[in-house]
Amino acid sequence: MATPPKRSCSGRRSPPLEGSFSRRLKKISIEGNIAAGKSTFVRLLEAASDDWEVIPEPVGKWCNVQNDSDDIYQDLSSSQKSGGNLLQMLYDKPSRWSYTFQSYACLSRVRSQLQSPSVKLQQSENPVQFYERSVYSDRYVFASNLFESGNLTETEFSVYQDWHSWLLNQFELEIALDAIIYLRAPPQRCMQRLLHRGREEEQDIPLEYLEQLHFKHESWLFHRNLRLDFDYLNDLPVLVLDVDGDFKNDCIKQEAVIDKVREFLTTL
Ligand code: UDP
Ligand code: DCM
Ligand code: MG
Repeated sequence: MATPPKRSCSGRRSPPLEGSFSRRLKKISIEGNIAAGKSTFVRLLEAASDDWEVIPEPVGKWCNVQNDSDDIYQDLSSSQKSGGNLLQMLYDKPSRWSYTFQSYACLSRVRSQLQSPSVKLQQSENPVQFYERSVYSDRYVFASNLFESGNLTETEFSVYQDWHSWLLNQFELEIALDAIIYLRAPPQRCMQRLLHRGREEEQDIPLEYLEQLHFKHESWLFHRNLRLDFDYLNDLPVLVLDVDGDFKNDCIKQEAVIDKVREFLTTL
């Protein structure tokens, strides 16, 4: 895929964005291993500037899949309504649920990233949307790793890649990134934070899995030697932030890191 042109006033599926706004708007993905500190980090960003808005990862949806668009569904009791905890199913039986999980993770991410920016953001001088992860980590970190570990079959991964490429071509103007911020932490630190966070579904994740994901992130965003099918990604600016040390409870570190982000934004 060639470098996407700077977004114009396409407004194909969501209400059209005002032309000068879509040209001013920067979209930046925050990437990093499980429990590296992405959600903590984006909360800091959101509080740091009125010009900055966050689109969190829709992990709540993955833990409680619902079908609330179906008419027949209105008559079901609340226990019948629950489509299940896909994150739990993924970790309990990855060979059965990886394809379903990755399809839904990517679909729900695209849907949430396509929502119109708030009025406040639309009125701002230098608007920035920070995405918690992207459709690229879905594919090049998670799906790819599940394929390599035998949890996606060749057919499943081929089907996934086919619709993923098609979907991104359809929505390229709306969700293409301007830059990435990589929160870099050793797998052992992520494991410590994962256990501390205590998300029930993740408690049996072995360190080896975090090491595999770390390796993928490193190759993609640190060494930058991962083969990507979307050409523009190869030249995308990446800010690497070392988050091994605690930043959640350290105001000085938080200020330093926000300064780095501000400086990075001036280069885009
Ligand atoms: N955390 C921490 N210090 C930090 C960053 C994160 O103690 O500097 C904790 C955070 O409170 C949470 C866990 O680490 O309990 C995972 O963080 P988060 O949910 O932000 O990680 P994500 O999975 O979104 O990357
Ligand atoms: N996850 C996944 N595949 C993806 C995206 C996320 O398996 N494409 C999983 C990893 C975590 C959870 O979803 O268990 C949410 O990620 P985090 O805790 O890093 O926010
Ligand atoms: Mg998170």
